[in-house]
Amino acid sequence: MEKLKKEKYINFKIITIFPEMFHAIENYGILSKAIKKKIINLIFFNIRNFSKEKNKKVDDRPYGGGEGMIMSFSPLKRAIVKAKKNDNSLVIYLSPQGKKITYKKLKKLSKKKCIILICGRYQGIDQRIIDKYIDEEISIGDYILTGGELAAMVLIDGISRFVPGVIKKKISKNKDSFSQNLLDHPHYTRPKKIDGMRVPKILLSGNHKKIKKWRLKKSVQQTLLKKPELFKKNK
Ligand code: 4GY
Repeated sequence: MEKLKKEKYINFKIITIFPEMFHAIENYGILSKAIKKKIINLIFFNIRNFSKEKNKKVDDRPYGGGEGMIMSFSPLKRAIVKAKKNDNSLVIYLSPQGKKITYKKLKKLSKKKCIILICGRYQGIDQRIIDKYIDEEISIGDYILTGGELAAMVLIDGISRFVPGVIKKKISKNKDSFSQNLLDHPHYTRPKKIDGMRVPKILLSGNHKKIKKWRLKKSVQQTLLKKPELFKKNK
């Protein structure tokens, strides 16, 4: 039987001064496979290539004074305008000021065709870029990194899991514990006994109905114990 599989794909256009950092996701594991299969597409715009100043300067001192440097408006603007060309894409800026990313939001973003990710460095970017070009400001958590690249990779990884063809359907659909607002149950593999510790008997029983029930019970227990707030969350 001919399989008429029309696979979805997603383009991530990444605006950064450190495109090489993304080798971490391009060259390893499931994401690298998805990129080879062209389900996930990473396209880089090195901000330095959009600087018209000598020595490819992309930053400047803050008005009002203070420590550190700010990413200048012009090179960033040119990079964004170039990235937006031919594509109706969502422009995201990764920053601690953004709305914190959730399971639900990642899933929603996975339906987009093209996402532009702006990676800031130094003390941040000129506010006028945010005011004029950014559709959404997203945070991966309440802490400050040295740049937006790692946050962008977290986002790419988290979104990609929801793109059909990236991970096995059974894993993504049924077993994704967060889709039910539950934590995962414990896992075991061979050997049956190690350093005096045994695998729970039920998992060796072959009784799949009972195993399913046990896993659900463990999931509920783990959630109550470690993250009771998940029960109150709406998907
Ligand atoms: N947290 N969530 C985050 C971050 C680094 C200075 C602006 C975060 O998303 N991004 O900490 N980013 C900063 C570094 C410029 C981005």
